[in-house]
Order: sequence, then C-alpha cells, then structure tokens
Amino acid sequence: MAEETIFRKIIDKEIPSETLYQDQYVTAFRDISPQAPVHILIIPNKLIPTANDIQVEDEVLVGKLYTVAKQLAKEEGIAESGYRLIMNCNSDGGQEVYHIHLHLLGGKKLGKLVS
Ligand code: DGP
Repeated sequence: MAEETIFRKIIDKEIPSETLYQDQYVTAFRDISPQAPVHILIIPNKLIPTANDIQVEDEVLVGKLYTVAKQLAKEEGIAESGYRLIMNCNSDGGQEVYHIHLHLLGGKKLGKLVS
C-alpha cells in the first residue's frame, strides 16, 4: 500500500497552500519553491505515487490534469507566450514527492529541458 505524502495534507487543507483550483478529482496549487515566475502543481486527489503507477482506469483523471493546467495557464496569462508541463518519475527523473503532479512552468523563456 502506497504511503500518503505532504500533498494529502494540502488536498485536505491541513497545511496551507495557495490553492488555485480544486474539485472532487484534482487540486492545483503554487509550488513552494518556484522555478519560474509561474510554477503550479496540478495533482489528482487520489494517490498515484509515480507515472509508473498510472493505470488504464486513470486515463480520464490524468487527462484532467492537462485540462486544468491549460485553464490555469490561460488565467495566469501565459497561454499564448507558452509554458511547459512536466511530470518527473522516480529518482533519475528528479521526483521528490511520490504523489504524481504536473508542473506548470512559465512566465519567462525556459531553458533546455535536460541539464
Ligand atoms: P518533484 O521534484 O517533481 O517531485 O516536485 C515536487 C515539488 O513539490 C517541488 O517543486 C516542491 C514542491 N513542494 C514540496 N513540498 C511542498 C509543499 O509543502 N507545498 C508546496 N506548495 N509545494 C511543495
């Protein structure tokens, strides 16, 4: 059984975050350590630890991460200038929190993807 992370406490509002969107499936909030002028995390309310754990029955839920992301990009005023959506997986991918999350990054010209 996968262990809950700090993101569960954010979903349940047990710890503060700047939540920008929440419904019964998805929560989005600003990253605590922004890597760009806009840095938002979009997560499923259901715990899925890594991209490796995404199941066929999660396809609609994972797709919703993207529709919420594009809506937030529009609200943040970066839809036309552009942005990046990233999901890190496991150690080499740089994943630190084991509850999948889509990073929405923008608000400046972003550098190369891999360093
Ligand atoms: P990743 O490396 O892909 O697992 O990204 C995890 C992100 O989560 C990282 O950019 C920092 C962010 N983060 C970690 N803990 C917290 C928290 O308590 N609050 C918020 N808002 N963001 C957090």
